[in-house]
Amino acid sequence: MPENSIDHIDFEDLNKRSISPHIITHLYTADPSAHVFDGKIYIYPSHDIDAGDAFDDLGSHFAMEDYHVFSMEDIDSTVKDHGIALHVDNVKWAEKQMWAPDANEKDGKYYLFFPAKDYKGVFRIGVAVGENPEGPFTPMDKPIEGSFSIDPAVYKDDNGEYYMYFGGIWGGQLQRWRNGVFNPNNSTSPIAFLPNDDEPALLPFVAKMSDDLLEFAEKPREVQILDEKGKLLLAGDNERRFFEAAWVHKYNGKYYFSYSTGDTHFICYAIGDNPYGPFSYKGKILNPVVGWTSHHSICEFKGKWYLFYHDSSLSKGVTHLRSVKIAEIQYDEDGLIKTLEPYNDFSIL
Ligand code: FUB
Repeated sequence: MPENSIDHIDFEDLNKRSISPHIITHLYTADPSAHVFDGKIYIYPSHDIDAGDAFDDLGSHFAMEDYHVFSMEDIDSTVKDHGIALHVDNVKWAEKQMWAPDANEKDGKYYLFFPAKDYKGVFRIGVAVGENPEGPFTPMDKPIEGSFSIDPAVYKDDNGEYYMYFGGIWGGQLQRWRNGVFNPNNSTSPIAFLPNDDEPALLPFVAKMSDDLLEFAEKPREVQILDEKGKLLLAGDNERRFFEAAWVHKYNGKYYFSYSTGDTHFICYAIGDNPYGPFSYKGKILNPVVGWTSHHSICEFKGKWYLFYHDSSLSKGVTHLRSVKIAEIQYDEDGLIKTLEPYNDFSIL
């Protein structure tokens, strides 16, 4: 996971060119999952810290320990920090690395979904329950049965069914589950166990949630992402294939599956007709930001659509110290999303 070259960047100038300001500056925050609850925007991000762990290709430097929840009365109002909503010390099964979370509401209760490494070093996905959108959340004693990898995103469909999308390659360990069981080989290469470039890329997973949102209601299935010929994207198609950061939203009756391409730093999307897919690749939503990771959510508020994302410009390019931003997205008459360039007159490509 080489860091993007940042030596040439004048960060004061870059921040002036950014299409959106940092909305949270007293903490480092990343991977923002945004939802509207009770007419307010709630943001569930990762809380980035510098725990001193060395940078490596498996993301050991992303050593987050807790989650804060943030809310906004309006899209341009100040952001309220509601404080610690869940800490790893209170999660019996989790040892470390509280990575990108999501949340959702059902019947007046709020559910925080989060990945973390268990005491065997395996990423699992847990659930914590609260009475309010801002938490605090009480975690279940065990992770979701049959869960693995990272970056849960829980989408509520119009018929009241909830689906969890998840998965991430490299540090997210998806490639270690190719046979349905965890491959404990101690290789530290991020590309060990991945398909060859001319083979189909690894796919994210989706599972319908149980009525109480605490378990999967079915065995997770792969989410197919197809090219213009209806073929699965290939592992060597690094600018389009899935890496991590799954998100689903619905626009004009179609399901939009968006995700990060990781090592090529794009946020891309594909469109399908039902929550399970298949999804046909359509294009890029966000070009690369400063920092290695790119991770987002998409949320409608007062009739406009917004991309919640992050970059590392507040920390002057430190990969694991990121900050959340918001930008409006636009659809054309065919429902295609216009690609956002994160900085005016400046590209890190
Ligand atoms: O924040 C830690 C990890 O970095 C997330 O889980 C990934 O999506 C990437 O943003």
